[in-house]
Amino acid sequence: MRQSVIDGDATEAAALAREALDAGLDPIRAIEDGYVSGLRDVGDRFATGELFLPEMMMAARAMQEAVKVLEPEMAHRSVHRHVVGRVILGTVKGDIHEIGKNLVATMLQASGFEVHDLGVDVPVERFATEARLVDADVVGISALLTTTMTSQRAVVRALDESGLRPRVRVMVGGAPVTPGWAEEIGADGYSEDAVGAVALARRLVGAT
Ligand code: B1M
Repeated sequence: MRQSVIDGDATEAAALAREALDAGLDPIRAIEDGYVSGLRDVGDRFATGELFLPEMMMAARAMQEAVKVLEPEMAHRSVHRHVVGRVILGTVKGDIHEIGKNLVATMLQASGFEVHDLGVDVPVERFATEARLVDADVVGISALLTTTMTSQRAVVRALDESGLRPRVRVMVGGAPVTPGWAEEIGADGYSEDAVGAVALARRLVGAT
């Protein structure tokens, strides 16, 4: 799985995902231990100039094809009857990284949350506007670049200024984000992965 992402081979990545399901493997483990580790490797090699943008794009596509195969099983594993809470989710303005955010969305949905995914490159004000519109309990802000994570602070401020907080809770995540950053910008919580994001969201809405 890891190698299929490094090779940017979407066909192989999807085939291996189907094999994993047939073998009864936990889809989250396949993603985290397999595909994501390949993507991290590609990212590291991009940083050192060994690989270039086209390779990173192909790796991302391979990962996305595999996730497409695994997603239904992820959703199927935990079916909830009632809505645990409403979440607004998006990647900040200037940032088009979506793979991690999409995993967080899938896991939240599978765990009973109603998720309103605003997508990528989301303007600061839109988080507050949409949160008001759907009467959200949680706003989740993803950022993958050190240059865009500062927008997380701006979104928190906009939510403060719109009077939605403290009722609406804020969680942040993304590769460069740390618990210290979350605290500094006044977010209510940080999670380093999609499984942790579910536990955090449950805590934020007071679900046991
Ligand atoms: Co980009 N990229 N990229 N990239 N990319 C990184 C982030 C980078 C670290 C690579 C590197 O140099 N080592 C680097 C950022 C450096 C920095 O800022 N310090 C980088 C760069 C520089 C860039 C460009 C600027 C490159 C360029 O154009 N020269 C450009 C920027 C484009 C833009 O956004 N404006 C760019 C573009 C791209 C692609 C389009 C090619 C592609 C994205 C495709 C897509 O998403 N559709 C891409 C990719 C794939 C990566 C890497 C390789 C992988 C990201 C990923 O999907 N990881 C990445 C390297 C890396 O992260 N090591 C890199 C897998 C995913 C499952 O993990 O996203 O971390 P992650 O999500 C996790 C957790 O973070 C957490 O849960 C998720 C699941 O476990 N999480 C949350 C995420 N959001 C959360 C929200 C939460 C809670 C948890 O609550 C709300």
